[in-house]
Amino acid sequence: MIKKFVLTIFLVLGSYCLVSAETIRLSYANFPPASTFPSVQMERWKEAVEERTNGQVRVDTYPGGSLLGARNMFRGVIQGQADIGNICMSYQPGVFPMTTVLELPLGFTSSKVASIVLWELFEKYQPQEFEQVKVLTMFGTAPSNLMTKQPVRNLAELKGMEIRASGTASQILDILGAVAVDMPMSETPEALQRGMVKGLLSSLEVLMDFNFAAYTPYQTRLDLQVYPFAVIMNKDKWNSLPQDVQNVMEELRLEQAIWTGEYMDAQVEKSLEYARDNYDNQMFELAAEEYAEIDEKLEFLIEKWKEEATKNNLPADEILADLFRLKEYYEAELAVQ
Ligand code: DTR
Repeated sequence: MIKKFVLTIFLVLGSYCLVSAETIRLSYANFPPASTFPSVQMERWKEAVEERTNGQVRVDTYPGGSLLGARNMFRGVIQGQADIGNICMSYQPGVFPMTTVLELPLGFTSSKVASIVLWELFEKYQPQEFEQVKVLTMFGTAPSNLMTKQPVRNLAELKGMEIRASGTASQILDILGAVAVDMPMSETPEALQRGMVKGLLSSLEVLMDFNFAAYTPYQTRLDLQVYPFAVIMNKDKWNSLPQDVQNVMEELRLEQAIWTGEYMDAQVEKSLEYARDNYDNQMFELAAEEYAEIDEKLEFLIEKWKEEATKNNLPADEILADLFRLKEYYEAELAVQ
């Protein structure tokens, strides 16, 4: 009897230790709400990792800034306040001299192509800016367009208007005559509601995902820069993971970038439909001369980026040449799909 009891205790405890020793729990912080694309891709990654490691890894997700916010995400992951975090490189100007090449007005037309190009550039150049963390994936948004409370049918109507953006997008707004107000996306709903800003410059899926369609019923087609993102992991945590788990995560890196790009492109389309059907939103196009004027005014940003990149010991010309080559290649490939 006693023997049986001891054996039972041993088996129960033994199996408990086995499970808890084998289950790796990772915290994953994200700054915007669960309904938005950075958090949707986070849930997809969590599911893929949990499934492909056969439950060996469990990922606890924290959307909406509940663990780390946009402004302290990078530092928070480096310091280990979260194991994994999602950052937008545009929110910390000067910190990511290489990957912010995506913020230049280079004519990306989709999030999918921007995401693949960003990932391939990162893989090739392994820039120092990410030295302190392990990068799990990267993606770029769809191109940025103007969403405003009042119509912007020409550049004169944009003059002096307070518009929220971040990073190079803020510089672009200033160059075009608006007054840029720099803040992360997660602070934008309040700024719009309080009237601190009269609109924003971003990819258009936010019309639906944040319901900005209700506040900014006018859109102006500009198809400007994209915003680059990275999902990063604390380096010590990464080094502590077993090889098979690392392999699952490494195999997911490009796949996750593509998944996110495709998801976002589809979401932009849905969002425009949503804004039209529910809020009668209107999309304006500028006159052809104004588009040409914008291109001309923004051209110097490329030279400016090159100067900064060179100061940071980056091969600026080579990076840009690779970017254009990859962009052209993947755009052609996407067109035949
Ligand atoms: N366009 C960038 C990044 C961005 C686009 N959609 C979302 C949704 C949630 C958070 C960030 C973003 C921006 O304007 O910040």
